[in-house]
Amino acid sequence: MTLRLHCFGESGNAYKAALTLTLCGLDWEPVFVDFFRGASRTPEYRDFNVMGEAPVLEVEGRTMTQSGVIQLWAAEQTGRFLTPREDALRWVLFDNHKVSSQAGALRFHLHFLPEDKRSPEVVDWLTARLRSAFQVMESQLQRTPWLAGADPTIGDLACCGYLYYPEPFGFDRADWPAIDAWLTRLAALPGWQHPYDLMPRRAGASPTLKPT
Ligand SMILES: N[C@@H](CCC(=O)N[C@@H](CS)C(=O)NCC(=O)O)C(=O)O
Repeated sequence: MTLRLHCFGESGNAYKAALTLTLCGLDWEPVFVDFFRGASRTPEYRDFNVMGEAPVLEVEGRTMTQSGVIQLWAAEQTGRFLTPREDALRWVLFDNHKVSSQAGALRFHLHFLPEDKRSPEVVDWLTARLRSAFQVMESQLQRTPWLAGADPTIGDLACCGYLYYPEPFGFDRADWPAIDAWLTRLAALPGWQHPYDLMPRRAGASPTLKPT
């Protein structure tokens, strides 16, 4: 089975898919999406994925989009990271709505958007929303070692999507001791890799994207 993941290193959403495929022991190859040069906004890309997003997984001619769907597919294929199923999915959905959506937007705003397009109000709003999502994770991780209970699931592999990146976006591991310990546990899972080691990036200067 040939698995091709359309992704780029800076994408925490793609990282969730790449990390899950890797930890599930599936062989996959990356296809670089030149996001910062507008590759995902071309008509061809929209034909490929009507949502215009990365990641996209190609499985023998079929395409699959949304990191949570790719994660679920990989977990079901291999019988890994899906117990208990409802709790695992509950944390994937929580991530997609409350964690990665906000973390991705805030990090993008602070690092990849040209400075003259940035807004302090947007930063404050996203920061407050993200902190309340971190508080939810911190509370759960004070009770159980993994978000869904005793074992790691795709819920953990979703919620960590943006949390290993070096660009600061208001997340300091020292502020969240239970999250900090959990990130250390996750990084100790056999096969774990940092997003910038797992997925391709464009070499050179830090990219910025002009909003269209
Ligand atoms: N819910 C989606 C989010 C995917 C997403 O937003 N990906 C970003 C890159 S991190 C993207 O491709 N955005 C396209 C755009 O903003 O034009 C998922 O989890 O796959």
